[in-house]
Amino acid sequence: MVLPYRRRNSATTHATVATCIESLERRTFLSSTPFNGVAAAVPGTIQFENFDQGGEGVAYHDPTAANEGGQYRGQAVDVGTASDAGGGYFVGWTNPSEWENYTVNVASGGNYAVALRVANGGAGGTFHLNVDGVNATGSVQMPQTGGWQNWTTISTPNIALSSGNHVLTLSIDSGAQGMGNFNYMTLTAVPAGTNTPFNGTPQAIPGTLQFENYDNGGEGIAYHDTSAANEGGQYRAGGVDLGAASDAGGGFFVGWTNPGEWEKYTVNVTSSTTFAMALRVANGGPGGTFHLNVDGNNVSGSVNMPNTGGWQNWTTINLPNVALTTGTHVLTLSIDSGTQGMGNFNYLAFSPAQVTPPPNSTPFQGQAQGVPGTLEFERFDVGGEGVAFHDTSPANEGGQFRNEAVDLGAASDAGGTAFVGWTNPGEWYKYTVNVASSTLYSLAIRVANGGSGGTFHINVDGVNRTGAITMPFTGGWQNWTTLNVNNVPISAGAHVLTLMIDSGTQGIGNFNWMAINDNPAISPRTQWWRDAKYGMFVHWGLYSQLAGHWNGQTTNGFGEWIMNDLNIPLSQYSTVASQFNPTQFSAAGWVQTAKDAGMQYIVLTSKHHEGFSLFDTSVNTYNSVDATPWHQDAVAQLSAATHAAGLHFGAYYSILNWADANASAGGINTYMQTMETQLKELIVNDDVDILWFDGEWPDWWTSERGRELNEFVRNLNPSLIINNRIGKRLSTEGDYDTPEGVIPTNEPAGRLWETAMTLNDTWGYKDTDNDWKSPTTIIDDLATIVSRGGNYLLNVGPTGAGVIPAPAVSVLQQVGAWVKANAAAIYGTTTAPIGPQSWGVLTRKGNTLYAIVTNWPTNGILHVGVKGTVTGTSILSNGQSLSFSTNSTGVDINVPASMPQQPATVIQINYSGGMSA
Ligand code: FHN
Repeated sequence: MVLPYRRRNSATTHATVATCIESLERRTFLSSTPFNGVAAAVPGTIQFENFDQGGEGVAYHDPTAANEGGQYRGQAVDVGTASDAGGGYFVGWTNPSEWENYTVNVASGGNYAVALRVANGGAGGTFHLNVDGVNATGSVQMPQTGGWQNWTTISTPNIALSSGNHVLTLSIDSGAQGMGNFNYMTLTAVPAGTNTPFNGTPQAIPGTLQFENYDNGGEGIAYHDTSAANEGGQYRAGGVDLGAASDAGGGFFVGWTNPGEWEKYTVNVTSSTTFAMALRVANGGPGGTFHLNVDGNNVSGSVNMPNTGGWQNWTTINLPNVALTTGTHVLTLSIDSGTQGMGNFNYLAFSPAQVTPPPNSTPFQGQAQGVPGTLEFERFDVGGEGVAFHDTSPANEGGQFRNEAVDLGAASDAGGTAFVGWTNPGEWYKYTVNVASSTLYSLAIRVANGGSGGTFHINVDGVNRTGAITMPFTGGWQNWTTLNVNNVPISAGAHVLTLMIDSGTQGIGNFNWMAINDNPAISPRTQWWRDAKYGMFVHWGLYSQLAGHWNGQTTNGFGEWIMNDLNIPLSQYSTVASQFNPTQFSAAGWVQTAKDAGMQYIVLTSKHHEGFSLFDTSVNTYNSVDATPWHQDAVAQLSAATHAAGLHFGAYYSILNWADANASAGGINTYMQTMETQLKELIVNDDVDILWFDGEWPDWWTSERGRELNEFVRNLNPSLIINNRIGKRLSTEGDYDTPEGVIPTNEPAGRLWETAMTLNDTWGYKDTDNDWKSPTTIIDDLATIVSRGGNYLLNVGPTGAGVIPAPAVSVLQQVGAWVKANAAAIYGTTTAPIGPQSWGVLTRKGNTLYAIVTNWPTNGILHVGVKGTVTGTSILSNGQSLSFSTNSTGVDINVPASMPQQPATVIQINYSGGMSA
């Protein structure tokens, strides 16, 4: 190296002294030495003005002899005063071929991120850093910062440094005279295995990510390239093969791409949204496939590299939109398959997607599936490939049920219908559901699998709510079994459930249906019913007109069974309709009777076993609107009046039907249609809150039929409260059990139940039946039922004229008076810590206990065996406070000598801090 420098330095005195010392050193080592004799510490910050000692050609090269900035040092390197934060100096007036050495001492070996503080008011240029004379960064672009003192931080690719002393050299490669000012550089240890943004700044999104700007961090960290060298030799050191792109806008491309290679890009999303991704590629070979990950999640799926007719024949591929959230993410380009050099990647442009929000899928047949209820997998949403489903094969391989790409086969499972099959990883199917209430749901998924299976999961509104579920081998593609997943949180309202096939072989399994059930005992959906406790049952129909008599005969059975019990042919029985003209019927009057009785809901026989409907039905004319001189819809009127009074309304509906021949083993499929039509009329036209099924005992009626009917009605209104006679009266069917005429003592724990009782000995009106229960009996039964956690449905049988028999009204009014005076002990209560006592029963509401005393203590002391801190006792109906004393067995309450209120007096006992048996 010619040393023109020396001659240049002899000009200045100060400079002369320093130069002499330095030239002395150089002459000896011909290598530069640390400024101030101390190697700059790494990690740390190196001030560019602190270039090594040793002078021109040894410690630096600066073609201009003078220090054009005249600052700080007496060497030729041009040093100016920096007006950057922290002040200090900068190396400026930098020209191509200039360089400065910096001796550093590296504390520990590893990768170091390099951040440079630069300013540039001109056209800029390129530079690089050497480590011990070897280019460690590749060419780095000097940005235009808008001024010679407009400081910004840029970073170079990470450099690898071993511990000990090294010489870093800043080398100016190209650009105009004065391509930029250099203030300082900071070297920060990069924890092993961390990729950091090229140039120190994550790629902004929306924006265009240049593939050549892959992250710093090196092989295995920021990229994997099968060839160590940068085969294109462009732009950067490092192993990624970069070529110069002759595409519009020039720049560079990642090329020579081989399967298994990948590059990482740290990006910064300025605001969450969906982005369209336009990828710029060129390929002169057979291509291959690749995909993009964001934070490790595959966001593009497998993408084919098209043959564009040449390695610089650039084309744009539009990838699927991707939803990205605000903040920093790492995007990875991964080459999956193809020959050596499967294509060149120039850039990836992210722009807010003009998302015409993907046409949301819509419910099949316009009917969201009800939850709780049963979702049939073949009833996936409408909207087609990519919107309502994704199926890897364009045809419906099973050819059943629908003309969409989803593969549907005929299920030989109970209930038949179709199943989704031929299910492959990556496939998904959407189902719009209408959820009754926010609670935890249990999923019962009906599947069959004759192969090696796989895994799948269920999303709710795109969020995985089940985790991976393994498809078991069931022994055959039609060997159906049920998988259970519990405690899936779903909130009330409309949602989209998605069945996602995750892994496994081709055809991981078949999917028939999925029952989605809440726990009626705790679900918000049943809260009103559980609080109501006491309702009016109304048996009314043509039998009411007969009042128990037919052609001089009087039935001994229930009034409503007269057709059956007296073997009245339908042809004759149906003529009663022409006499049915309840001119004294008043819906509001009935409702008032119920309210006065303290009843909170009304259940009317919309159609009893006789098959005559008390509503305007389209399935036949054997109804109160078409077949009677009255021509009125009793269900509609009573439902409206009940709701108007703030009570809930239910429709009793008999499956048994003596007037329809299809209500039989032979006609069941037709009869199912008939029932579904009528139930839809009741749900849609009459806004029923409860469906009270009955007559489920014929053999031709099965639990499977009940499951289908449940699915049908819940799709219409998932909030319905349905009794267990929708199936075969099992404790696993419907929302609650229906003991009849008895008060059970052995209901399964956590199972809702309701006792239905006659007020006399018949459900339907019989003018001969005056065996009315007493108010005392009713109050006793009500207290007993509520104390055991049940509901009480007490029946009235109005006459053919539409009048509730006066004795019934009288009993109800007397009961109602008692209930009104003791309402707190009935509505909204739960069971108490102890069972029935010699003196009566108990109910509870939080920290309050209600002792419903029917057998008054003769010793003036009522002992209640519930322990806890009692804060007060009183007579509920009149508020009279009572003295008490507590002891280890409970509380002794001093009560008046005689029972204040007949037939039962409620003692309210207030506890604080809980109570126990
Ligand atoms: O047969 C019916 C009867 O007529 C009445 O309707 C009762 C009410 O629960 N249920 C059936 C008997 O279990």
